[in-house]
Amino acid sequence: MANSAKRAKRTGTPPGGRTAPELGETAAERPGAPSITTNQGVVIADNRNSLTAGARGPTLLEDFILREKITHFDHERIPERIVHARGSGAHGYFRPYRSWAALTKADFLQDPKRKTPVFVRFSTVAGGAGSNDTVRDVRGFAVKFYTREGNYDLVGNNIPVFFIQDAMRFPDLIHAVKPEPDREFPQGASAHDTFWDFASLMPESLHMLMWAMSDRAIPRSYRMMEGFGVHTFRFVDAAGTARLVKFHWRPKLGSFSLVWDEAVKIMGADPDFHRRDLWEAIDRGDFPAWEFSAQVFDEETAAKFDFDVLDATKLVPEELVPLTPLGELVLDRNPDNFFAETEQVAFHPGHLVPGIDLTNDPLLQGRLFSYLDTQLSRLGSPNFAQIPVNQPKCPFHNLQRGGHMRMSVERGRVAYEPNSLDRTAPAQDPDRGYVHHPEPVEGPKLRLRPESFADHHSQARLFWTSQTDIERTHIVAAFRFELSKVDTVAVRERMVGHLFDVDAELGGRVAAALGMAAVPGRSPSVASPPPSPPLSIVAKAPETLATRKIGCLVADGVSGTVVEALRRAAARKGATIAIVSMKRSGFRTEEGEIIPADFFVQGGPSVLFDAVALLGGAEPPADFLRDAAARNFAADAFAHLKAIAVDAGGVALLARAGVGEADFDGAVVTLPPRPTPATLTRFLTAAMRHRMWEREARVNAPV
Ligand code: HDE
Repeated sequence: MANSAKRAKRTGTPPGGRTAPELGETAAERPGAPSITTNQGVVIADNRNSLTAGARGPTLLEDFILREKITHFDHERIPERIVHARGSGAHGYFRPYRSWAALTKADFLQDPKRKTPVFVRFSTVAGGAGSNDTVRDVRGFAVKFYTREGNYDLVGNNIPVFFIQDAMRFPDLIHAVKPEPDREFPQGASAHDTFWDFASLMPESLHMLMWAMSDRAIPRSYRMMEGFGVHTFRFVDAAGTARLVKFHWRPKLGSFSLVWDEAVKIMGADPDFHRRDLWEAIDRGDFPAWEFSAQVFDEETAAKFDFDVLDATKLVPEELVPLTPLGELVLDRNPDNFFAETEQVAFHPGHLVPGIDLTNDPLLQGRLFSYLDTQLSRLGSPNFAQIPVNQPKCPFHNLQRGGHMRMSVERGRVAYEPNSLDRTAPAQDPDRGYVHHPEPVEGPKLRLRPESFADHHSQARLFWTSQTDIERTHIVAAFRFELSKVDTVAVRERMVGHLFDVDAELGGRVAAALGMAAVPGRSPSVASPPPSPPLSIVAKAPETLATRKIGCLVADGVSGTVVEALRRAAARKGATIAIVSMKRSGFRTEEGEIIPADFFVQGGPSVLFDAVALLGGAEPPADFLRDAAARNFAADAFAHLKAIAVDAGGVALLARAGVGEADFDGAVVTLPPRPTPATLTRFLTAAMRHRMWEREARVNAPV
């Protein structure tokens, strides 16, 4: 048979038919692969051509295969989350360090030998599902524990406080930060008039704004950020004793952030930077881990604080209540399917298990309504709990029936309780069931903010005074950037006025940075609490290269031995190197070998790496020194305060990028043609510091 006739037979087109030669095999040619079928299980012979009357004729309505395929495609999308639309998830487990029976009866906190499966979703808040990962924003940190007593969701953020105190204000807050409704921009950005207009009219947001303008809002990686339950919850033990509790997640890798200019450039270089980072780390077996801790205290202790623990704009300083490390969370498996798992997972602060209870925090109380409600429009049915990622992994049965897309098939006549007809039907269980903490409640019905929620400045100031100079400068620079995007002068001024109320130095520096002629001369009347060092991430940053990436920009003619030595030395510190070359295929070593590249220079700018090596060889080729992408690679690495290893060609490239040898500091390490272990160690030790903060004052104008 001629080739075209063979193909025609395979695909169902007439010999000499209209299809171009097709690639791809049939099921018969792929042993073990299943035949493709319709949703009804009918095997499809031709998945490429619709059914037509004649080779060039109209498509037939009777083509049930085409119609099924296209109809399903037309309905592939579901509404994205109103907030936290962009996210990434992973599976893993939680294991307590020991039994915490003295604090809570929660089953998953009883036995250090037992792992509880979890699904975790990290997210940004403001942007749509297709927005950038490295925007300045709060990050969601939502954990679903599939415990033996039902699902427990801890739906937190990477910042321990929130913008508002009462759920009533949430729709306004979100409408203010989302793209402005007449123009639908900016996407995933708080730097615009409506957000700052709202914020400047809401002094209760000041504490959270301090965090949001800090480097916490531009994390280096989801794997390197803290998480918080935000609200005050309750632990209840088997005797019924309740204690107040604040939850914390601390990353085992330490907390690290990007620098702002880098975050901005990553948005172009790799909009999926955080998603890819999480996926790749889990894929290569670098399982991210966090320590789960709690601040546990009683009502009497809480009554002595000079803030209200029901106010979600306040944190409990660790100096008042230290952290008790409870156990560890490890993420060790990527989802099999993003939509089925990460998109369809439904978190809810009201998914509680015995031993964990709520408080009257008015923000939390509003959330208890919202999360169930939102799933009805997002997932389309009250049966969302039957989607595999949402299903408990313990037995569950009740008398709820029907609804769109019901998956379970309940048997029998009885779907009510009490009943006398079916002794096997589910029945209530006062011995094992969830019992709410019997908190006494009384009072008149009113819409009134408690007096104890009134101080909006002390903890904003606590955050400011607890930061290192480096972090304070970044906060000022962030306010400058954000407010510089606000066109309405009165909004800028109102906001800067509030910053004066937080701290005169902060207000003065932001006013000066914005070039405000008349600065509101207010001075803060708030007390100055003693600094709380754990609030700074620079102060507590560990020196490590674990799981980090070093980008090696390499020209043709560089010695392969040098690259290999660097690779081995980096691996000993737990880091990997990526080869960035002038050609995607790789570079030709001095020894004549081709070493494959991971990136073409334009696709692998230095913003994607934690440290870099610039290797041009003894006589760097002209295109290496001329290329704008190569020069930007070098200039950005220096400006973003990274450790840089250079050979002679690297020194020449830095010079072309405007960084002369006089600018070199301890973190620019010159490698001799045959680098000794000591020189490589010097470079890697500098890289372990994450950023060369001393360099910052030399590359950025003061703020
Ligand atoms: Fe949320 N929030 N939120 N939120 N939130 C949602 O629920 C809401 C708040 C948080 O990865 C929505 O399923 C209200 C605080 C995370 O799927 C929605 C209020 C904190 C996620 C909703 C808050 C959060 C959400 C959107 C004020 C930190 C993503 C889709 C009363 C403690 C979960 C959805 C995921 C998602 C409402 C405030 C964290 C609309 C009304 C405070 C991490 O129900």
